[in-house]
Amino acid sequence: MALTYLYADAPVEQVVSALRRDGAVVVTELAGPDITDLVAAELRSKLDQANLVKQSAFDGTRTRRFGSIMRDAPSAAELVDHDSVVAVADEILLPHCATYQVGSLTAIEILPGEGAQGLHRDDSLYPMELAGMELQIGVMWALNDFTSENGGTRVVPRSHRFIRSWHLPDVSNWESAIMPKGSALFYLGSTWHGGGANQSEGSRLGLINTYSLGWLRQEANQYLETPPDIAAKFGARLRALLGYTPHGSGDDQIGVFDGECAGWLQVQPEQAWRDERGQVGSAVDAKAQSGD
Ligand SMILES: O=C(O)CCC(=O)C(=O)O
Repeated sequence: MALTYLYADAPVEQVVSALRRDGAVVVTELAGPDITDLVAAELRSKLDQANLVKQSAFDGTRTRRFGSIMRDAPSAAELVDHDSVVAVADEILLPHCATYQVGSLTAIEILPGEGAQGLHRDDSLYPMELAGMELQIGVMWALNDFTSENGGTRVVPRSHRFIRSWHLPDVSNWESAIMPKGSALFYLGSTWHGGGANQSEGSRLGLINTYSLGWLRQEANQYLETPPDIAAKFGARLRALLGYTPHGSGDDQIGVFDGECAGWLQVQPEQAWRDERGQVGSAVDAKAQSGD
């Protein structure tokens, strides 16, 4: 089963439909070269620090990674909070939560000579599996061209249909996401995927952002990665995505905070989500207010 490639102007419904059907979809050139080059340049000085290769079976021995994206590459706000990403995440996640959040933000540079990462599903972090409920989605942004030679992400289309993590699909059917700079690979938390081997002479640079249901613990601690003084520089929707908002309404909120910064930094769901989400957010809040 081949991975579907859509162009940036594809309607959100088409992207969501391919994502639901195949567990993954590539949207080519979703971001322009100006923003991808800017983000790549901001990431560069941190990436060139010697200690970013983690040396583990999962993280590889020739792969640089780090998660302090909003601190070191503030222009990445445009990708993390991209309207199309939010529109797709709304469809997949909002049926199961009032608000969702960033799970992790990670720059990944696969250097020449790195082997293929083991195929895995990201949602195995959470010890629960409920049929039909995706716990998270991932978006891999290509910050340079992804090829099958330089480590383009390997994806197993339709592998998300194996509901339990111990039901192994035939992962030999993986495909490389071959996509030009600025493209985004969307994949469900239950879809098998992994970094590719880099047999080229250049590095492969991606920014992988995950979004998870708002009542789950975030994979990477975003309050430490993006502390209040940094978060304050970003808009309300991005602050909410980073976790600076409670989940739910009324007496059913989690993640509440009464501290001093609540008034200026914490985002009320109705501001950040209802306004920007139109009907979906309003329906969720209206239902909560009516007490049904
Ligand atoms: O680098 C990639 O293409 C994928 C990385 C990945 O899936 C991971 O580190 O969990």
